[in-house]
Amino acid sequence: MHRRGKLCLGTVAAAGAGALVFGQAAAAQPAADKQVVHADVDGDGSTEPVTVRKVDDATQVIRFVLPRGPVETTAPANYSVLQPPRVTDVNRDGAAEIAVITTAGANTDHFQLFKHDPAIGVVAVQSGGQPFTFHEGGGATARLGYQCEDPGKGPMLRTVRAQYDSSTGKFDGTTSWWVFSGNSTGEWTKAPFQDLPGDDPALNLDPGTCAP
Ligand SMILES: [Ca+2]
Ligand SMILES: [Ca+2]
Repeated sequence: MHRRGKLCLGTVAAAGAGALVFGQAAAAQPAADKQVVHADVDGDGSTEPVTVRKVDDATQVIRFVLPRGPVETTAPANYSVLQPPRVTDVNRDGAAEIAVITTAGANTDHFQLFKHDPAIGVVAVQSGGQPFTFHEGGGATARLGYQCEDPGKGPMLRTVRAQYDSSTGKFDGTTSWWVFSGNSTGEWTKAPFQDLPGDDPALNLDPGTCAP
């Protein structure tokens, strides 16, 4: 689990709402910074090295070292400390998707998913023509998270985003289920909720469920 303990009360209204506090030390960090994991990105039964390397203050390179040679793509890198990418298989097809942090706020990490496409190389999973982005964290005033599950309609990624309501002491928000097809994903359905206590399982999703 990667979760920051710093609280930023009152500033994180919602992920992506402009309340992010970017790593202020980014400019002073060495440009070269790399993480390596092993994942079966092509689904052939054996793992390949997967590297994520921060190449400048705002850019990272995601590289899959396949037997026929490396393939790579670039992605935003709005963080000060490069975290290991997470190996997932969100659609349970045996080929791994790699969840990479693209932005680390004070309380919330933003992830994108990268997968192997034989005709292209490394692609960011898309949603509505944009890289699909999901979140984890939230601090004291919000909850954001994800897990993988099959609600009887095939494998899906479930996401949650909720806000703390200080008048009730509970959380209000929405859970969405995402279905993957090819290089894209779409929202299969979503369900609003209200007045959930902070320890409700629906607010505390388990990202470990997405492991291959
Ligand atoms: Ca492989
Ligand atoms: Ca997969």
